Amino acid sequence: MTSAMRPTPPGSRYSGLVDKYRRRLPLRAETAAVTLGEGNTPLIELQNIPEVRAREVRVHVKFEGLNPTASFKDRGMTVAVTKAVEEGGRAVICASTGNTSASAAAYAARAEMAAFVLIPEGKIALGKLAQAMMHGSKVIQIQGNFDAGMALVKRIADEAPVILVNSVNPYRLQGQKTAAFEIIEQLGRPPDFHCLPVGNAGNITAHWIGYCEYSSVPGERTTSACAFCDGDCRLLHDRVVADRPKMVGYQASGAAPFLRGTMLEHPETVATAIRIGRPQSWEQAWSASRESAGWFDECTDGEILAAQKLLAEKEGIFCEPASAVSVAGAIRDIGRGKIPEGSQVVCTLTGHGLKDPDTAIKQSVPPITVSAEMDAVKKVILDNMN
Ligand code: AN7
Repeated sequence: MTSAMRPTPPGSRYSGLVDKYRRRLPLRAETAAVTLGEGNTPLIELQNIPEVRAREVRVHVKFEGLNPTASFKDRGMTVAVTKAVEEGGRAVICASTGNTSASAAAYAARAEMAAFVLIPEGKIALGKLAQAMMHGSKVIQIQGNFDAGMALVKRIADEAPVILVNSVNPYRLQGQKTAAFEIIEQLGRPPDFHCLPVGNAGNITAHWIGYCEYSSVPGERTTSACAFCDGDCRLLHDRVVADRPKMVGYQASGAAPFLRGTMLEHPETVATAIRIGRPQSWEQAWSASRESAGWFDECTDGEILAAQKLLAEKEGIFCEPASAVSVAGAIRDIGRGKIPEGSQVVCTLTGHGLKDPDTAIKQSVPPITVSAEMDAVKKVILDNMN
C-alpha cells in the first residue's frame, strides 16, 4: 500500500466528510476516501437583510458553495466515487443541470476514473460547463432537458459498465446527509425550520435522513467527546436528540412539480440548476415534508434573482440563482408569519454565484469607463458617495 492510499487518521486536520463521519456511512473502514476536503462549510448568520432584521428570527445560511467544486454535490460525490472505487468501477456517468457534472468530473479525475456527463444543450451555467470540460470528463450535450438525460443515463448504466452517480445512487444521499450533522454541530441544536431549494429533491431527502439519524442514536453518545463523529465537535448530544426541523422546500414557479402535484414536461426557469420537471426523489421528498410537518412553496424568477442580489449586496454572500430560492421563500414566509418569531431558520445555499457569471452580470449595474486620469476617477467617486 502506498502512502497515498492509506486512510487518513482522524484528528489532527480536517480531511473531508468521509473521514469525519465514516461510522455513519456505508463504507468499509479500510477504504481510502476519494476526497478533496469537502464539507465543513460555514454557517453564516444573516445580519443586514431588512426583512429579517424586522422580525425576531435568526436566519443562518449554510454556504455549500464553498465546497471544492463550489456546490453541495461534493458531499454525495465523495461517497459515491469512493464506493465506485471500492467496487472496482472504472467509469461514472450522470445527467446534470451542471453541478452534478462538475462534481462527478472532479471526483472521477481524483480517482483516475473516466466520467461521462449528459447536459441539456445551452441550458447549463458557464462555470459548470468549464468545470466539466477542465476536469476531462466526456461532455455529451443532448438536445433535450435534464429529465430526458436522466432517463437515458439510467438505461445506459443498466447496460454498460459505468456507475450512475446521480442521486438515485444511494451513496450520494448518504454523503449529503452529513450537512444536517454539521448544522446541528454548528448551531448547537437542530434549527426549527430548514429551507432549501428543490429540483431533483435529493438534497431535501438527504437532509431529512441526516436529521432523523442524528435524533435516533442517543445511546452511543458521551459528554466528553463526540461519539457520533470522529471529529472534535464535543457536542453534548443528549440535549439535542429529540428535535428535528420542519423541512421547507422551495421551487422556481416555472419548474414546480411539487406545487402542481404532478410531473412537468417543460420546466423553465432562470435558475437552470433546478430546471427539473421529473424529480427522482419524488416520494421521499413528500415523506420528508409530511413527517416533518413542513411544506413546499414556489418563487418567481424575479423573486429568486432579487434574493440573490440582496444576499450579495447586503451580506457579501454570492450564491447562484437556484440557491437563492431558499432565502427568497424564507423571507416571504417570515414576513407573513408562517415561520413565526422566535424561530431558528437555516437556509441552504447550494452553489456559488461564480458558477453563473452571465446571470450575475445581466442583473448588475455595468462598470463605468473613464479616462485614466485623477479628475475623471475622482468625479465618479464623489458622484457615488451617497
Ligand atoms: C445549485 O446538478 O440536479 O433537489 O444535475 O445544482 O437535490 O436536486 C442540481 C441541483 C439546488 C437541487 N441547487 O437539488 C444537477 C442538479 C443547486 C443545484 C439543486 C441543484 P436537488
